[in-house]
Amino acid sequence: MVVLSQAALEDYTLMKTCKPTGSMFNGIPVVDLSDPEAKTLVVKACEFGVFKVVNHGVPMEFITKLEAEALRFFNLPQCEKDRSGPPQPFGYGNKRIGPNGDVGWIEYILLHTNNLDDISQKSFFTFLENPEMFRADVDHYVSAVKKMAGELLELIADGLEIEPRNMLSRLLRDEESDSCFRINHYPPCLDLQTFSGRNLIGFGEHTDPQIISVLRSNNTSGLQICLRDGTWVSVPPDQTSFFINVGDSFQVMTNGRFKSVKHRVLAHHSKSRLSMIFFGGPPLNEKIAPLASLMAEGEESLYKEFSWCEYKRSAYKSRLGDHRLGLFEKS
Ligand code: GA4
Repeated sequence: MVVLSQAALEDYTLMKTCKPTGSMFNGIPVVDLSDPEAKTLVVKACEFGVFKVVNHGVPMEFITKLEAEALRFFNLPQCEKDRSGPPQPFGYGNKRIGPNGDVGWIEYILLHTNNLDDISQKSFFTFLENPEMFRADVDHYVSAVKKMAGELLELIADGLEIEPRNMLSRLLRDEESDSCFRINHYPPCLDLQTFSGRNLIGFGEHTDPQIISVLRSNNTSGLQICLRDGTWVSVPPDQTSFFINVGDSFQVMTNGRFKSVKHRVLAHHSKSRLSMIFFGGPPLNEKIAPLASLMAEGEESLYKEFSWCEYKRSAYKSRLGDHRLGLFEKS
């Protein structure tokens, strides 16, 4: 029997659980970036909403280096890490996700990628023993992943016959792009008995608000996606590949053709999970609306007009599991 400290018990009582659902799903589309057919495959994959990218060209050394740095930080005593938070919204966070009461069995580092000097992440960087090294490792990793995301968006533009082909990628490459980066650490949940056979939620169900999210995790399972019929299935981990999520903004830009799929992460009973996610967002003033060239004759937008800034503001007023696009759907 595992005896829990009072503190751990108190932590657990805040947490959400779910029914042990989620058989391993083998239907995640795979896009091989070296495949001559990639532009067609990637469009089909975006219609599904979640897919895996192989032959991505991101150097493994950037991944392992940053992962090791992050683990070194997460392995510090809790009281020390607490001194580097709380996130506002950037910086180090523990169990609390966002500003509106969501919690999960998780600790994380959330950073703005185009503004590493952002005041809200300052206390995190000043806390680090070697902030320059951490910054450099984040920078190498994020630059490589952003490059890959840009290539992916150009392939998508080719597949959709959007011109010029940098119409989408420029949104991420823009100096003002409002992208962020998150390193999530899900400690193992040693005491499954506490939950009467239910699973402990690491990161509750949600869709990503941005255009595209690029996730890499270690070899621990936990990520689940919600299929169209409402069933939750587990995504087999693959530490050598990247998983892509279409974000709400991309769903709108394609007038619902691409799908922003609900996903969540469950805690593992014995292994810790570490994931690193780049959320590619447009500049704040960018209008988010269906691309004219994708609209059939007479087709109307399913959404009211809004800017990324408006969508983001509304997202930060919502709870994690809310259907955020609902407010912007035309009735
Ligand atoms: C979900 C996707 C990204 O992790 C994130 C999250 C953000 C946060 O953790 O600060 C949000 C969440 C996410 C959507 C609704 C709001 C904002 C927490 C929350 C309750 C960084 C993002 O961009 O949106």
